[in-house]
Order: sequence, then C-alpha cells, then structure tokens
Amino acid sequence: MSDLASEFTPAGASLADVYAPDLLAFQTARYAKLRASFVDRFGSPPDFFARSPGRANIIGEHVDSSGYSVLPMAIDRDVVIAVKTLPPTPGAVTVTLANTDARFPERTFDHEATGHVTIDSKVHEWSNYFKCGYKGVLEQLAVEGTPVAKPVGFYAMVDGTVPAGAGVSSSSAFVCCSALATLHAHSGVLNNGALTNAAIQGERYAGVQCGGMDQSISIMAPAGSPLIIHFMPKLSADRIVFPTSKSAPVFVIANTLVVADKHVTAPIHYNLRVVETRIAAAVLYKYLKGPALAADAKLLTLRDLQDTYLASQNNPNGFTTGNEPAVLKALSALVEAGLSKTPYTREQAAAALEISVAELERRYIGAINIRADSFRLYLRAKHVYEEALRVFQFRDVCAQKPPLDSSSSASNNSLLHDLGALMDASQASCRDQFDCSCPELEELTTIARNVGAFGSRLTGAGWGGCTVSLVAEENVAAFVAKVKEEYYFKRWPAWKGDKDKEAALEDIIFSSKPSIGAAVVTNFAGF
Ligand code: NG1
Repeated sequence: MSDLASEFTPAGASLADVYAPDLLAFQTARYAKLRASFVDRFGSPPDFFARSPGRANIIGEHVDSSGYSVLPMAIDRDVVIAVKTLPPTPGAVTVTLANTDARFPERTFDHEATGHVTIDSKVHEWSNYFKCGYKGVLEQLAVEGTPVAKPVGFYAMVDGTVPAGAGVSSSSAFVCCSALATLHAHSGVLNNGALTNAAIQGERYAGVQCGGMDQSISIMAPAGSPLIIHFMPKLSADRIVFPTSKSAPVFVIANTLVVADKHVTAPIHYNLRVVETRIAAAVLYKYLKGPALAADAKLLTLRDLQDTYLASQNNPNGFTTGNEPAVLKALSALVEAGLSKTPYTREQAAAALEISVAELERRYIGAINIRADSFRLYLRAKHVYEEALRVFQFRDVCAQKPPLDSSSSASNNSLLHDLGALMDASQASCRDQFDCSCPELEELTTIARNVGAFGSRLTGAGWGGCTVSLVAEENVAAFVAKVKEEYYFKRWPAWKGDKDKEAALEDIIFSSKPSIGAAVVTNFAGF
C-alpha cells in the first residue's frame, strides 16, 4: 500500500496549509463569512471546519467501478462544513444541518436508538449526502474495532464551491467532508484509506453503485500532483509528476451546462453500465471456462476476470508495473473473441450464462435500479479494457525522462501531444463504446481542440457536465477567451458584456492546479 492511504488527514490545519497563496485572500473572506453565518444561526462559533475538494478526472473514465486504476486530480473548489459539537444528552442525538445556499433548506435528523441513520435513496434530498458520510464513518469505526458508544449531536453549516451536476464530483466532496466532520466530531481515528472506504460505502446509501475514484482523490490528494489510484489488490495511490518542461501542462475545466444528475438517471446510465460490465465479466468467465463459482459468490468485475485470464495463460508475471499494457491488450482481444457485438437481450445473456432469466435478474440486477431490456456487453467491456490501458500509458508518458533539450518547445510539445492524444482517444471511446457523451460534450471538446488544447475529453460520469482540456500554461488565458466566444457566447449571446453573467462564467470555465485533499481547519489565524 502506498503511504498516502496509510497517512492521516491533517487535523490542525490553517488556511495557508490548505489553499495556494493566490487563493488565500478569497478563502479567508469566505471562511470569515461562514463563521459569521454560523454564529447568526446557532448563537456561538464553530469548533472546527472540515473541507474536502471536488476533482477532475484527467483520464480513466468508468473503469473504477470495474476495479481498474484512474488518474484524477483534486481541484481548488471544495465543500466546507463548520461544526459545533453539542454536550451529551440523555435523549435522541440530533444533528442540525444548515447550508449557506438558500436552495438547500435546513434539516435535522436523529441518530436512531437502534444505532441507524435512515437514508431514503429514492428521495432526491441534499441532506442525504451528509447522512451518507455520517453513517459511513460510524460504520467504519465499528469495522475498525473502535465503535462510538454514543454518537454526539452537532450543529453543522455547509458552504460549497464545487459546481453541482457538472462531473467534478460535488456529491463526493460533500460525502467526504461530512465523513471527516463526523470523524473529527467524535474524536475518531481512521487513516485516509479507511476514511475513503467509509465515504465510498457511505455514498452508496444515496443509491449509486459508485466506484471509488472521487472519494479517494478528495481525501488523499497531495498538493501539486494528480494521483494514479489503484483499487486492487487494495486501495493505494501514487503521485503523477509531469516532466519538467518549458510549457507546464494545465487542465482547464469547462462545463457544458447540461446538468447530468447521475442519481436521477442511474437506471439508464450509471447503474446500467455497472450491470453491463458485470454481465460482460461473467460471460467472459464462462468463455474462459473459469472454475465453478458458488451461486451467491460476489459478482466478478472485469478486473477480477483479468486474474482468471492470467491463470488460464499460466502467466508468470501477473499484472505488475511495466506489463499492464500487454495484459490489457490481450484482454481487449479476449473481448473480441468472447463477446458478441450484437446487444444481448435478457434471454440471450441468461442463455450465455446458462441460467434462467429470473436468476440473471436476481444475481446481476437485484436491488440495483435499472431500466433496460438489452445489454451492450462487447462495447462496454472493450471500453473498460482500452481505457484502463490508456491510464497506464498516460502514467508512462509522464514518467519519461525530460526531453533531452528541455528548452526546446518542439520536444516539449511532443510530450503534451502524446498526453493529449490519449485524452482524445478516451473521449472517442466514451462516445462510441461506453455511450456516456452527449452532443454538447462533443461540441465543447471539438472547440477546445480547435482553439489550442492538446487533448480534450469529458470528465466524470458524462452525459453532460464538464470537459477537461490539456493546455500549455502560457496559452490558458487565450484558450479560455476563445472557448467563451465559441461555446458560451454563441449559445447565449446576451451573456457577452453582461457583468454578472461574465462573472458567473468564472465558475463555468476555469483552470485549476492540482490541489490538496481533505483537511480539518482548527487554526483560525486570519479570520
Ligand atoms: P461523477 O458522476 O463525476 O461524480 C462518477 C463516479 C466515479 C466514476 C465516474 C466515471 C460516483 C460518486 N462517482 O463520477 O466513481 O465512476 O463516474 O468515471 O459515483
């Protein structure tokens, strides 16, 4: 396991520890305002602030739910929760939750006497995400053998700057922040790996079969570098360091403004893809004649299938640093051989697995809410193995030695071109194989490439939301100006010259340096 998962989230941080110098004045004013609102509402100041950032996934889309590695960075937009714990009382333990954004009305919930917190995933309700982190942490503390005897009640006020429904993971930033706030309020101790697991398990209570990318980067990100995050054999992460070069790579995030709410569309989008990849893994397992599995065995992921494949090859090297590309290419070839290009009806999928339709539905769909009568197993599996390969290729390009003549823009550009080409290929596969793009994402990524990005792709679940584009640092301002002209002002001409709209665009298209992950701020110096 890499050190990042066994480290602990900073607990005594000041704002200067968390935010880059150029953001400090803004953040100081923001925290001061949050503190004042908290005092207005609850009558006394908070004890501490927990914060956890959103993220942009640079490459590796829809592979975490199949167990493969991803390569995201934390962005400088985050969720902050101000917390004041309450003295123990004999009765119910109550959490009162306020939000600085008036769209999210105040809520209270009790920690039930049975030790449970009820989350109704069918109801689209903002406080569910808080409860997810709260419940996830209390459960994880019990798993670690340090259960909380009696939870404490507290007042909490939330302030978020991560755009919602935009593919930069506002939901996970909120769940991670709530998990950290709950942990600190209970003086609990979990390392970052365990805290991340608490947030992943917790967020599943909101009704999405999420992978673990968003929570992992939100909690573990080191300042200044993206991470390659591995989920197998267990959660670990390595820093990605870009080779020193004349033009620093910068990632520009731009929102299509098509709201993609994966909790609402999960039955036809996110959850359906998870089901499709699981059935694909099972059909390939049959194709490889894997050993019989118990009827109630955990469902195989495409990453689990890889182990069956390697065993069938008597592969002496396994899946180790350096040979990932060869293994993943072989798995893509296996998809060609073992899956039909035609979508599988429920009957055909059941027949391929030699089970009844009822059994297929029980095992592979079960409680997961989906709406579909056919499954595109070939395309989904092909995407997963090819995209997983691109993640390792991206890492390997970054690990190359600096160009011999690092002052030459030609050699520097070749590095950025290589990274950009991988991002473009990822976008094409998201569009053509995983079917998670949309016309606006296509348009925005095309504009980005036309006006100077080395590569551009959707980031996050897709079906709307944001793009991420790789741009040379010295071109960022010109790039952003051109995208505004070509996408936003063409769609909404009245925005041009309107001060409020132009200010709002700062949240719609922005560049972000790789930022630091979750922290608890108790040093209030400066505010
Ligand atoms: P978004 O929808 O951007 O938060 C989701 C998943 C990720 C990952 C991406 C697709 C959750 C919380 N997040 O991201 O784990 O699977 O889609 O790569 O479900």
